[in-house]
Amino acid sequence: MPVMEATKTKSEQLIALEDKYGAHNYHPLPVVLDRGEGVFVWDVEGKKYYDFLSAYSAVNQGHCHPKITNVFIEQAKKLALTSRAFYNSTLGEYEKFITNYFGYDKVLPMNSGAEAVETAIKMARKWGYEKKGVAENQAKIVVCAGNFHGRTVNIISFSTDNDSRQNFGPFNSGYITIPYNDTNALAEALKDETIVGFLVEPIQGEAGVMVPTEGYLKTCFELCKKHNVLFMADEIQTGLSRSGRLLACDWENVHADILILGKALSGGMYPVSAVLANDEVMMCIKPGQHGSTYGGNPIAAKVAVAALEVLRDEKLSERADYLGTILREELRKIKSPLVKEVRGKGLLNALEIHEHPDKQAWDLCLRLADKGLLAKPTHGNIIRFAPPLVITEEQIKDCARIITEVVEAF
Ligand code: IF1
Repeated sequence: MPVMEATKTKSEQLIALEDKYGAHNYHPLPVVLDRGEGVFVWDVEGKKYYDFLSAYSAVNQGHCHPKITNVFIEQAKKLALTSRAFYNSTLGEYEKFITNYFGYDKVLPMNSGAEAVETAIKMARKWGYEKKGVAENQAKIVVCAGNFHGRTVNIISFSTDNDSRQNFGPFNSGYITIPYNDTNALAEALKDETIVGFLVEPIQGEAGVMVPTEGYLKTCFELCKKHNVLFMADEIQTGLSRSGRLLACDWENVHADILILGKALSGGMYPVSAVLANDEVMMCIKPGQHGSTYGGNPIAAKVAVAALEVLRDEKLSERADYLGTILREELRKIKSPLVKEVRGKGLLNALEIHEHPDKQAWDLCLRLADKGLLAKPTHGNIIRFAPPLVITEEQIKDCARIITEVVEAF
């Protein structure tokens, strides 16, 4: 080993390796994780951290949940992938389970979140042409400014974030952007009869945990019904108990026409996403018109059932609701001129700090990491706080103490 290499820590060596051989499409905090259990992760030097990101809400059930891990291992030993050219012994059970769980006729299984959003868009368009009677190639979907729905070329076609879009064009048409949390804008947009769907995040995650005004979702849903437009909820981040309800739409008793799930649908074990809808929409898709090699594979099917059972058995919605209230209460007591706002729902929260030339969220996150709590800044001045939902009351209070001490000393 060259002399220089030997003086580097394990973490530094591994960071250098990623830096040299991996694409630079991320800018991670300088922490190299090696192991996880429940709310904790350990780095390669053995330092223990509270995980306050939960892999962007994929690990709601906690790292390496024993039930999900066991199901994963057992199925991996038995049958991993068949493709959809054949039936398999796990998919039907999963489909029955998840449709009952969320109250839909049918599910279409995919893998990543972006794929599920693409699927939902295709479904809405197909329904628009075949059921609503929109003229060929005229279908439009209304989306919200500040959205984050994934990274495919089609999805970034309607992103309003410059980094996500710049120099990735040409883009797709067929989208109308309105401001988020603005029902008047939606009412106005829906006057166009070629609109087939309204795609919305019940709480905007990437935008900085933007919680809309109470009643927003309900009003949007009713407007959609009035204009024969599909209400499409991207619950990839907000769903699966994160917001303190099974779905964030449940806060307003809204049952989306198209429900999009991902992330925690596997508890972080495997890429599993799904789109749920009733027959009127789902049956517009016929054999050969959509799919994916891995979608609905045996491991995914088993893992998703286990992940959903954990949410229910461990009452994680109730837990997120209760502990989220405590966390926000504690964070609102922080005495620092730096704090602009604490907001969120359940355990999807954000601390926004005032813009400051040399006190940035990034540096705050470095100090938090130093004290054993991992969180990631977004948009320069917002820090997301989203621990696994299996966290205990004692632990959340301990975390609030760490955050308070770091922010007040900053
Ligand atoms: C990354 C953010 C979170 C999502 C919603 C679809 C997808 C996502 C509402 C796509 C993905 C991610 C991906 C992650 C960062 C992240 C994120 F900061 F970008 F906004 F969670 F807050 N719909 N969200 O939040 O799902 O294809 O990634 O499985 O590294 O880009 P995917």
